[in-house]
Amino acid sequence: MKSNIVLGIGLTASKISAAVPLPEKKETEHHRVIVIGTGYGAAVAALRMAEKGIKVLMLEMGMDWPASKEHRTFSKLIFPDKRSTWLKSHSILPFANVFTFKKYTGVLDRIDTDQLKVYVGRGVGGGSLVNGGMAVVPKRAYFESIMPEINAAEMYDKYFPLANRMLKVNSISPRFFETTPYYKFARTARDQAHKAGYKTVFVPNVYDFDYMEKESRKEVYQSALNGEVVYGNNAGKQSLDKTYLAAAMKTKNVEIRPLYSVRSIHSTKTGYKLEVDNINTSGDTVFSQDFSCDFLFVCAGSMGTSELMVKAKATGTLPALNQEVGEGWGNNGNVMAGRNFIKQGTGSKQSCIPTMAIDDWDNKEHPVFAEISPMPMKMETWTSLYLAITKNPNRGKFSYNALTNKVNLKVAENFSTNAIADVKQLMDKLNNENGGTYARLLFKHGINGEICYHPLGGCVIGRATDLYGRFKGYERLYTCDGSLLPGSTGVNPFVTITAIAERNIEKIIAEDFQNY
Ligand code: FAE
Repeated sequence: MKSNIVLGIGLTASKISAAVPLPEKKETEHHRVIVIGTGYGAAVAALRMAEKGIKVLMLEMGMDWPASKEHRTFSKLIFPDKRSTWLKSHSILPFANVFTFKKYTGVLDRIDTDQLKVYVGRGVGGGSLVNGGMAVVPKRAYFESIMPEINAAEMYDKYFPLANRMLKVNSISPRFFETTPYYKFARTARDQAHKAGYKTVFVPNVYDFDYMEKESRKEVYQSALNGEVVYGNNAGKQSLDKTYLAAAMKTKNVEIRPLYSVRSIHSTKTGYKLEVDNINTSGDTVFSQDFSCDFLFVCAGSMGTSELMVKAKATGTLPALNQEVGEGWGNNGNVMAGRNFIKQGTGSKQSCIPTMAIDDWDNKEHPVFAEISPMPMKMETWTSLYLAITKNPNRGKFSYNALTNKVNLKVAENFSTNAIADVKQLMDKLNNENGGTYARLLFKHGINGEICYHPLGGCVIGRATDLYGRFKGYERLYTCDGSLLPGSTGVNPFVTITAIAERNIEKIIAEDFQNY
């Protein structure tokens, strides 16, 4: 998207060390409101404040990815280039990583911990640039059980519908789904699920399905139907840069600065100070700059917000944060699994956008919501892929290591053992009833509890913050993002993140900005 950008240019690490010992330090800038990040929580907060005439500066460590008429902003899934990956010299997907390239501030990042591989989006739009677009409202009973202090009636009557409207959530037409070769993979998996006695549900998405139908008729540029998803989507997907952030920019009260990476947060007498590095596309610091502000929204995602806040507490720059900061992190029970030798075949043409899930959430012993995922390899693979969400109750914790000056996420060694068993039970039944074997070429044992697409928690609502995302111990310091959710939503999380952010920012604007 077009923004008021100050881009860092051209200094490589070697040039810096040879000629300029330290990057230049620019003068401090003051802003009334700063939002860190440009993902879901950040975009909601920025838009709603801007609509009220409040000026907002957004600092985003990733790049801006403006859509182009030529549809060449992002790289494809097959044969990805440097734009695909955040500062690594090889691709980082859960499997088939044979691609190497020059390090670049690409759009998909993977944070590796001892036990887990956590995927996040980088760039203006955060996770909305790389995710599958599945837009699911959690089952109300489950929502009430995980966030009992939040008024569910208000959420289901007002904020979930608002989030769906703003995000432009829509559904595939059953006629298109049943007839197009691009969803054979989902129909096959559905039929096999039904044969094994499971229920399936259509899952809404932010991908524009009218556009997708035009793609299938070759009337427009093919995006979802031609291998564009986790490395960004060149058309059709209504990511945040086309929804919330576009609306925020229209107010002219929002400025976004890409390639601005926030290093630390400090409380001051009057508000907050941020130490920020402006980086170039090789990840080197071009210049450093301090920013001060009266209101600070830390919306760097579950991983980013937790990292910044845990570091600030441990190093004494925000000493009054409570002990709950860094606690309560979960992976939304994510487990991936694959099945080979699917007799009916899954099709050589596959849409990248998932639209169906096996819904066995009410299973008392092994609750699973398993998204039927595409494997768009442009050839028949006879393989079904699933991204499952389980009720994994285990939680991890972020802690600061003074020796390395790094924040680490720790989970127990057996963190995903029971979640894997839940998914295994589903896969075994699918295999027993339909034939098929575990896809051991994709994952060891055909099933993987290491991969996390849905990091949630670390600054849980009502624990590290009050019930509206205000950090306990401070005034005018907030988070609005996935770090607020208590490690689980039972479905793909961005609609919940958006709806909670809408609820929280409404209250914050009404109460906190009046006399300040
Ligand atoms: P997020 O969108 O992660 O945005 C945080 C932003 O902050 C990012 O742009 C960061 O670059 C930026 N940032 C971080 N640290 C700093 C710093 N120090 N300084 C400046 N900027 C910083 O946060 N969810 C669904 O509901 N449906 C799906 O189909 C789905 N599929 C997914 C597929 C993949 C491959 C991945 C990775 C995720 C998927 N998700 C899906 C998860 C979803 O994208 C995620 O929950 C949200 O993006 C989280 O939103 P937040 O606002 O918390």
